[in-house]
Amino acid sequence: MERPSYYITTPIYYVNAAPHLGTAYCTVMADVQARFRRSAGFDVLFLTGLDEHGEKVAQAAAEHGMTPQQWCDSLVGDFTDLWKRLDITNDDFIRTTEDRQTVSVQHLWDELLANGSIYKGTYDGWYCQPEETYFTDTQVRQANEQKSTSVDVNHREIAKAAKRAPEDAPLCPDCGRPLKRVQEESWFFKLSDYQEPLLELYREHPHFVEPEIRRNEVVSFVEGGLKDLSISRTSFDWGIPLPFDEKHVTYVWFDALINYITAVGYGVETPEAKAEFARRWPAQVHIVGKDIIRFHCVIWPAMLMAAGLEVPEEVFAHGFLMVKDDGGADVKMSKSLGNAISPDTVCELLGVDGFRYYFMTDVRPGTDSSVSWGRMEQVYDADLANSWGNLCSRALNMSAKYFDGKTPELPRGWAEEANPLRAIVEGDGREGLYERYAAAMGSFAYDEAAAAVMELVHEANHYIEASEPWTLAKDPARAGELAQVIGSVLESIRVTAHLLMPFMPRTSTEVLSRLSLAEEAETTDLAAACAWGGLTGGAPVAKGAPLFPRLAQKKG
Ligand code: ME8
Repeated sequence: MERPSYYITTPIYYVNAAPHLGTAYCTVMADVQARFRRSAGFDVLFLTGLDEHGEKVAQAAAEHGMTPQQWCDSLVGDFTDLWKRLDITNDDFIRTTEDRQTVSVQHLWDELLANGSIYKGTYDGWYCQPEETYFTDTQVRQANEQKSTSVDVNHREIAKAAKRAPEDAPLCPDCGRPLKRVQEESWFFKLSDYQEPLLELYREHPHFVEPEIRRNEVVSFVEGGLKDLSISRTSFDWGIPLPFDEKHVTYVWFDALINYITAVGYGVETPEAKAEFARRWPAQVHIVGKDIIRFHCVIWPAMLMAAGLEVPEEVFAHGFLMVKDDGGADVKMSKSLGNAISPDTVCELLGVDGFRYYFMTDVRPGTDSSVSWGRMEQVYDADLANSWGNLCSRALNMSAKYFDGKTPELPRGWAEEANPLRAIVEGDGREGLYERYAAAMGSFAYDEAAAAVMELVHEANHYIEASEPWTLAKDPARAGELAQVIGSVLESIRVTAHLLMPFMPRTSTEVLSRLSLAEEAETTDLAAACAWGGLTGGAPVAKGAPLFPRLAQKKG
């Protein structure tokens, strides 16, 4: 049977600086979902990449004395190497300077020209270069009347220091940084035609924008009315030229969004490319930060509708990682604000798996979260070192001690015997652990999924205490009971390793291989792999080194 396609994407990141914690956060979130879906039998295509055009990238290049292309080439490795270090399993990596993107963007231009979705005019309004976003006079006036001053001062200082903005420039309604006045000939996309079709989309497909708070934001934005969108620039040339008007280059967002269809063959007229497009499009989910939902939930579906293409099934918008500014207020961590923390710094403390586990399970995707070293250490100690790591080390040690370094020879019918661990895995009156976990994972409630798994880990630690294997081991008449206890704990460890695999692939692979079950790590039937009773008796068990060394030891 053909496996269902699951196409998942991250934003393509600007190449204006090296990647930071926020960028990594989004990419790991997508990786966790991609890994989960692969193990649940989907044919996954996981795409990430770089947004290399636009004024912001051109400016960063100029500041470093390079051409834009040289600048992008010099930074690509910072992204791809980081993704390798963080065990990201993207299947494709797209750069908007690749030929395939030019082919696809120009194809869309031709389609939109042919069907009357675009026209030529003059743009006269405001532009936020750090956000690469246009604003009308009204939007700017309203936002500047309402804005609180503390954030503005912060951004204005940064902008002044960078000598980018005149003293009296109005501030960006989104990020608070100074705007530029832009007046130039431009091609426009008839976005104003899509107010009703978009509202209908949000009504008919309530999961198109997740979580709900973002859907409400998008709906009220669209209800407020849509203006046609300027989609080409003439005042600089770092972009994809229009096929029919070479003086113009494509507005960076109009270019960037198209990457999602480029990667699955849009614009290529071969039968193979068409088949791939039909199989992969529409995407199941675009994961984005909440800063870019208007582009993904308003402009992008309108562009697709204009081109006669289907819209993606879902856009999931996560929240921001925040850091404290000098005044103690939480501000977004960002490349352009220069307050970014490197993911490697966190990995040095927690290890790659600890990093992935902490950010995916302690921060609810969808909400903002202040980055706190104290909290990272707390979660690492409580969940990983003291619970999951400790459980593995106790159970593996007892297998070494009582069963000669093997899993116990399991008594007949051991898996049918009632015990609190089997009850958690099988549900015992409520949904089974896999079902609860899969429902939470599928809706990006990673914190809930991990909490469900941690119940099993905690219960297994209690079960060891309560059944006292060290006492059972002293009485040869109770050998069957001892085998039952250690077997059930090892079985819980096996199931836990599977369920934590998307978050901590290194540790889970290691645990399965210590149980002589390395081949299970590649399962594509997670539900079956998590069914109680999969452990085989008499298999060699390796004690190994502690999975999560204590932080104090590591730091020392
Ligand atoms: O917007 N916390 O690129 P970008 C959490 N090129 N996530 C964060 C974050 C933070 N503090 N800072 C950034 C662009 N992100 C466009 C995208 S897509 C067709 C084009 C993450 O480099 C978050 O996912 O500014 C955000 O949406 C993304 O990085 C923006 O990356």
